[in-house]
Amino acid sequence: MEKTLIILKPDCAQRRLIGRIVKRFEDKGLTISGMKLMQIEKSLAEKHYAPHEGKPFYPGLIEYITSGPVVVMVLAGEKAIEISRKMMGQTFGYEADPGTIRGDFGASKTYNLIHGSDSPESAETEIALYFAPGELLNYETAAHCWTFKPGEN
Ligand code: 3AN
Repeated sequence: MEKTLIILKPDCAQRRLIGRIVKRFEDKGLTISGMKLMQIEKSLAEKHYAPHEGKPFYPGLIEYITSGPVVVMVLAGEKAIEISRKMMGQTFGYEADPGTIRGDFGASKTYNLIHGSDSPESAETEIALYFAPGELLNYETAAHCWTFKPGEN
C-alpha cells in the first residue's frame, strides 16, 4: 500500500483544525499508519526542507514549521500521494480551489496549513525523518475491501 507523509502545520493546531482535517482523510478512505503530536526541531526542519534551501522564503518556512505543535501522520492507501495532494489543493490558500483543505481553510501564502509528500521518493525520505519503522502499523481496516478494488487500476 502506498504511504505518504502529512504534516498538519502549526496554524492547524493554533486554529483547532486538526480534527476536521484528519476526518477528511479518514472519510476519503486513507488509513492512518502513524501519527504523533510534536514540535519540529530546527535541525529536523532543515533536513526536511533541504530542497528549498537558498530560496527567498526558506528562512520564513523554517521559522513557521518550528513555531509550535504539529501533527505528523503517515497515511496509507492506493494512490495515497495523489489523493492527498489533490485534497490539499494549490500551495497558497488564496489560489486553492474550494473543496480542498487549503481552499476551504486557508487564505495565506505562508500559513498554508498542511504538507504532503509529492512523490514516492520524497515520501520514503520524509517518512524516515519522522518515524522509526516500528512506529508505523500496517493494517487493513474493516472498510478496506469496500474502499479499494484490487486490480482495478
Ligand atoms: P507544496 O507544499 O504545495 O508542495 P512546495 O513544495 O512548492 O509546495 O513548497 C514547499 C513549501 O514551501 C510550501 N508548503 C510552502 O509552505 C512554502 N513555500 C513555497 N513557496 C513559497 C512562497 N513563495 N512563499 C512562502 N512560502 C512558500
